[in-house]
Amino acid sequence: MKMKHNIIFLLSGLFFLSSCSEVKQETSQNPRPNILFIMSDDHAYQAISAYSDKLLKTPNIDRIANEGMLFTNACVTNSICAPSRATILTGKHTHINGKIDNSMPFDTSQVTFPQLFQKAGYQTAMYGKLHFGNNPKGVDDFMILPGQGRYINPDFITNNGDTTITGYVTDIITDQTINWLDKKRDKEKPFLMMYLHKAPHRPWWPSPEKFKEFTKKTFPEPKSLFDDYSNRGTAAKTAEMNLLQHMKYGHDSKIRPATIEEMGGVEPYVPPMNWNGIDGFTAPYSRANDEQKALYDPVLDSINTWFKANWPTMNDEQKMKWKYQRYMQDYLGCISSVDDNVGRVLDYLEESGLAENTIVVYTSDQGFYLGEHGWFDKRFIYDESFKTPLLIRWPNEIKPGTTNDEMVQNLDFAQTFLEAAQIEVPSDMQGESLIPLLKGNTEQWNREAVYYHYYEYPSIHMVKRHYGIVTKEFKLIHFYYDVDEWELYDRKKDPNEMNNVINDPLYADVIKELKIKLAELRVKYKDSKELDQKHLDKVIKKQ
Ligand code: SGN
Ligand code: CA
Repeated sequence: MKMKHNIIFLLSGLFFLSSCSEVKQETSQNPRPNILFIMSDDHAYQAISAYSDKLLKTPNIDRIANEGMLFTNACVTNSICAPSRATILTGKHTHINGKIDNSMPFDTSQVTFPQLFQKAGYQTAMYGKLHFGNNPKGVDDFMILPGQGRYINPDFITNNGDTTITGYVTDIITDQTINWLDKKRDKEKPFLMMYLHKAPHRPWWPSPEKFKEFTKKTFPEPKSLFDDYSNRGTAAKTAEMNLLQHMKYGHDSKIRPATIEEMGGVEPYVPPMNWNGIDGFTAPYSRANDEQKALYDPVLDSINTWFKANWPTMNDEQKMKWKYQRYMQDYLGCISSVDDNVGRVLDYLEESGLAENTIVVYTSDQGFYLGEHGWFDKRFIYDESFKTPLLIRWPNEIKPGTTNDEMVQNLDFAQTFLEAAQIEVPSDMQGESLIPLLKGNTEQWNREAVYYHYYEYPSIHMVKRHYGIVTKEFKLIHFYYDVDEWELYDRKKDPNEMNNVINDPLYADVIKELKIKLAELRVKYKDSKELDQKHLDKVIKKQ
């Protein structure tokens, strides 16, 4: 009897071993997946119809979620451009990678994930907006916009020198990306392509066709457009990103300097904003050639004529509403081009047979306010700028049409891509791979809270320095430097974050517990009071 058992055991052991080696063999024969990382600049999730179709339809971006996974709680660690990019590339919080704000230099001796892909035999490329102050490392081919880049006839820095291309930036970045995929890459190798849009960054210049189309539309207003910031702290009250107060007539709403002059100036905001010696309207407009101007001009004429006739009798409420519509027309017009172009790339993947083994990611460097709290721009830990869109398609691995509500961060991207490509993850990266979530193994995911830290102050838009902890239920924030204020939001009861309950005795226990957890997160991610001070000292020295 004993003997029989042993034999059975031995046989099942052999079977187990052989099935293991089969799995191994299969894995090593599996071609490593390609990665197409698509990122836009300042694309609010509210402006993607897979999240909400109140504002516009984005059928092409939605395809990624329909055929893959939509993350409803994806967020950033520091809601601003270059810091977000540094976090994505290094897999580290900005207080560790040093790019705490847009102006701090990035230490290029750090390891970024494309370098690891390149070393592991991937073909790597980066096309579009990097906004880093230096050229990317670890990419075989690149074509990036200098700084913020331009919408019309943009200049590019490439590994073969500088160039200017006639046309609209979103179309051009896409043409070049498809050209690289089709003609330039080594087809024997898997690829990592970072396809990075400038749109819809301010100042919002849609293509002439979208400008014409979108200025005919009217958009629903958010409930908090006329927020008076009562029940909030000092930071919300002193931020300079209110549509009525801080959005510029020339630079943002496309009122020509000549119109403003004819009207003898307009308030709020006096005649044309000075921007590097050229007003904020003329700087982008003057890049257009005669043919392009002839397309923009009739639409600009009608905006300016209407403004001149109506503005003098408009009250503040009407001005706010008008500014909101002008903002949405241009911002969403820019996004509509992004969506069309994402469609072109997805079609190319299908037609070329690449779709099956390519992970497609769509995200933004952070979220954005579309009039919520009366604001534009980002920076705050409040939801519209803290959250970011995240849609991932990976055929055969992700079940189509799935939604995930875990708190994932841009901090997690590098580790996710490395694991997908079977490349070893450096031990000092601070995120977590999203692969278990993508494969539906949610029990392997146990993150309950995320850490956030914003630094760029004093600076444009004047959003105070703050850090905080966010769970699915609560958000605890500490604003510091020239204030020392805490805020607490009950995310379930008050999803629009209109009511700071930090002084409500009912939340005393929650606050106590969250403060402990926040301190633990600061230790976990190696942030500290000393580091806060060190970063502050650098700014004070610069001033
Ligand atoms: C520019 C914009 C700001 C924006 C910053 C940072 N002004 O200065 O509104 O907050 O960039 O944006 S504009 O003159 O370009 O209109 S970021 O995305 O690069 O962080
Ligand atoms: Ca941005």
